[in-house]
Amino acid sequence: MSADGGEGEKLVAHYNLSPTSSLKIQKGDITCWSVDGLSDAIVNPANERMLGGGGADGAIHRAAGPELRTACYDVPEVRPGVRCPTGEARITPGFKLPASHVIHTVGPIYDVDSNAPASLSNAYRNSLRVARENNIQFVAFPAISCGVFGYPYDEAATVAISTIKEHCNDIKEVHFVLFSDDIFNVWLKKGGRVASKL
Ligand code: AR6
Repeated sequence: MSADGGEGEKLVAHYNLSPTSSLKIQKGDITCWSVDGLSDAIVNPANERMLGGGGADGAIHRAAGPELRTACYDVPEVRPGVRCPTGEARITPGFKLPASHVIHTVGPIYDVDSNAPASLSNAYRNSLRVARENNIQFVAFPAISCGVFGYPYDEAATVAISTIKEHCNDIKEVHFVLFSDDIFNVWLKKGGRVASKL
């Protein structure tokens, strides 16, 4: 692992997850993130309806412009009002975002989901699978379920980083772009532990 002030002024921690994949943890706004604008995607912590909302979802829709909502609307419903069930993932273009794609996923509502760790792990795993199926090399995640959906940061970081370590194959770089100091610090601590097990 190394942490430096690279990539502009941002502190970025780098970890090797496998011979072909690395993990980067940084603070920032996911709506500004891009690596090459061709084979990159940001992950949107959406809800099952997939037509926008608050938190990162709202920020992503505002930055992408109204075409994103139209593209989401066109995603077929699997049952009335549900385009993306909890733990699954769907992909759309990024429109006005710097990243070329948005992968929409739905994390668990912590107090409601009786198997929140499995649902959260599925959200990360299926987002990585959709990325791979679309030849995406660079993926950026926020802390799924850690806002409106109320997942405790420490428990979420364990699930997030261990799932990514297990399922990152064929993806060059997985990034976490984290909005607040407290979440960033929890992720850094957890990243160090997972990386040290390599
Ligand atoms: N960049 C990076 N992270 C962000 C940004 C941003 N621009 N904005 C917020 N975050 P949340 P959830 C962080 O609530 O808990 C929505 O209404 C935020 O600080 O966005 O999965 C959806 O429509 C937190 O750490 O997602 C759903 O209904 C993390 O992103 C519901 O909220 C996730 O917080 C999903 O809730």
